[in-house]
Amino acid sequence: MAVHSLLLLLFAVSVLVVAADEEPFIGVNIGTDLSDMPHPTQVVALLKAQQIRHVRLYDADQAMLVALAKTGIQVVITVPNEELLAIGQSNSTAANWVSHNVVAHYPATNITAICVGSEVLTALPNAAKILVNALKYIHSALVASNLDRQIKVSTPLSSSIILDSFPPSQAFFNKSLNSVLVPMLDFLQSTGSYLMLNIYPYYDYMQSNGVIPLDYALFKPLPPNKEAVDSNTLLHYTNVFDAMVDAAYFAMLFLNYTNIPVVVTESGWPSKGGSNEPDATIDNANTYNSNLIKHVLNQTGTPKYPGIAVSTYIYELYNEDMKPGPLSEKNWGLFDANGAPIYILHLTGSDALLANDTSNQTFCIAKEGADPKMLQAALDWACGPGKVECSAMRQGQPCYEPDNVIAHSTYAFDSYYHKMGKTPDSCDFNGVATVSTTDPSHGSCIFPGSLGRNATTFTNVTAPSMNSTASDSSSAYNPQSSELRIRSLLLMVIGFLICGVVLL
Ligand SMILES: *[C@@H]1O[C@H](CO)[C@@H](O)[C@H](O)[C@H]1NC(C)=O
Ligand SMILES: *[C@@H]1O[C@H](CO)[C@@H](O)[C@H](O)[C@H]1NC(C)=O
Ligand SMILES: *[C@@H]1O[C@H](CO)[C@@H](O)[C@H](O)[C@H]1NC(C)=O
Ligand SMILES: *[C@@H]1O[C@H](CO)[C@@H](O)[C@H](O)[C@H]1NC(C)=O
Ligand SMILES: *[C@@H]1O[C@H](CO)[C@@H](O)[C@H](O)[C@H]1NC(C)=O
Ligand SMILES: *[C@@H]1O[C@H](CO)[C@@H](O)[C@H](O)[C@H]1NC(C)=O
Ligand SMILES: *[C@@H]1O[C@H](CO)[C@@H](O)[C@H](O)[C@H]1NC(C)=O
Ligand SMILES: *[C@@H]1O[C@H](CO)[C@@H](O)[C@H](O)[C@H]1NC(C)=O
Ligand SMILES: *[C@@H]1O[C@H](CO)[C@@H](O)[C@H](O)[C@H]1NC(C)=O
Ligand SMILES: CC(=O)N[C@H]1CO[C@H](CO)[C@@H](O)[C@@H]1O
Repeated sequence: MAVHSLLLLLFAVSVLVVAADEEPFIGVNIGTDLSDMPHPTQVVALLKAQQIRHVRLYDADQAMLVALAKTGIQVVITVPNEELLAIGQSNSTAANWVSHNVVAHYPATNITAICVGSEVLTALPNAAKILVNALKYIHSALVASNLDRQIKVSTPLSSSIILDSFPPSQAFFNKSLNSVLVPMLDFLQSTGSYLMLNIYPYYDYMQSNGVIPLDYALFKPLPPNKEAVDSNTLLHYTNVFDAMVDAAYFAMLFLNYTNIPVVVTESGWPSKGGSNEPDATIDNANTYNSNLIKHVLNQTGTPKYPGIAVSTYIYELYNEDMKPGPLSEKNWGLFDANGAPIYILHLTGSDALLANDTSNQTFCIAKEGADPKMLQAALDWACGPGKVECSAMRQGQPCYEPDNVIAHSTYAFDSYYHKMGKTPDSCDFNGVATVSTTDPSHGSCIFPGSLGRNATTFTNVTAPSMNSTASDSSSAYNPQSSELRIRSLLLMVIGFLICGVVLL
């Protein structure tokens, strides 16, 4: 009886959940711990070529915010943990932060949310007591600028603060954090914001010592006797990701919060690891991220809330070669610093997000040693009758320098070639043009077809440069959390056992 009424309560509450009017989306995190971080304009070129419409930054880098202006890309910015204490202790520091990093860029740059810190409760526990103040101060600064409806305020949490995460219906937040979490959830609820959660099935799998099947972590189909069933709700779980998201919903429900949606601020899989990380492989990374994208965009929702969007930011855009820690830490990216894909995601559909197979990029350039007069004639033709958009080569525009006929005709030839769908005969120009696989882009002059590859020919651009020290993506690697996870994994074992019983 008791179990039945619990079930009824759980299902009754499910109905109350957040409105599902939002389309789910996939975004990408942009960590910048690279020895040769591409220029912001090249980052944006890659985002555009891959149809990425949502990004999260680990700071509020001014050059990135400028480059993202008027692109239609929705941007989540972050108050870095290093700045959190000051902001949580001073309303006016928070107001200055918002004025400098938000008001100065909005609406040209479509900032949609502010992450106040990054995994603060686990990464910076001594800032826990000021976290809610920091959220409130940032929010009141947005209110003062009349931007609080457009821009949400939240703080990404490590999923390790959710204990006993399987079965999800028994999950709860680490109770010693309740003094922070309760006012935080009050804040999220009253401001219409969302719970930001970082979910890493890779670590759950790694730390489970074989309890979690790899296929369950990778969203691969499982034989029915391996499916995990929550004995309280009888919901079937076919992957770790859904189980973690539902664990978060149940942990909130345990504290009586029923209408705060979850957004997954980080999830991914490393494509390479050290000898003790045998499952950090290209195949697994590709399988995880491809399945994750399909799962999120298909509006499947989770077993608890089918059809409710769980928008997710993939960790991450670039491999970050400067990241400390195990080899896998440097290999979470979808692309290398040249914008070349680490692997081609198993996604079909020519216009799909991240599905653009750009491994064979070609450009049309001026032939070496071509007669300058013929180049000039071809340039004049391209910018005239050829109807190429040549304004980028005007004085003061990004492709003015170097101001010579070779550089300018290359830009015009490449524009024409891409405009004509890269047919071989569109790269001829009476024999002075030729197809090349080297991207002629330089500095902020991005050629048509470029993904920001080969950023080697930087001229000294005037745009402010990316300050690499100001960026620090929250580390996906979190050794402290392993103990917590083992605990919830033990319960997961029980879950699997129960599952067997249920199916019998
Ligand atoms: C930002 O993006 C959202 C979603 O597409 C859109 O509704 C909103 O109008 C955009 N805001 C600005 C300032 O462009
Ligand atoms: C913080 O500043 C905002 C205006 O920016 C103001 O509305 C709010 O009352 C202040 N809060 C505190 C606690 O001082
Ligand atoms: C949640 O609500 C129930 C019913 O109103 C109440 O009994 C319980 O104490 C509440 N739990 C918390 C953590 O506030
Ligand atoms: C989306 O989900 C529906 C129903 O769950 C399924 O039939 C369909 O094949 C899925 N589509 C993709 C692209 O995965
Ligand atoms: C890319 O080029 C290689 C080698 O020329 C070729 O085998 C491959 O099919 C090409 N891929 C695409 C998508 O065109
Ligand atoms: C793929 O990227 C290239 C280079 O930016 C672009 O020209 C092309 O339109 C993209 N294709 C799709 C289907 O998005
Ligand atoms: C760029 O600027 C730096 C210092 O401002 C200068 O030393 C360097 O030579 C410049 N590089 C180029 C390629 O102009
Ligand atoms: C980058 O940040 C560091 C530390 O905040 C600062 O000392 C340095 O001046 C900054 N460099 C630039 C180019 O902004
Ligand atoms: C709960 O959080 C506290 C404070 O961060 C930590 O010391 C403790 O180890 C956590 N408890 C569990 C069971 O993980
Ligand atoms: C694709 C491409 O053009 N790659 C080149 C980028 O630049 C490096 C170094 O200059 C070359 O070695 C690559 O071939």
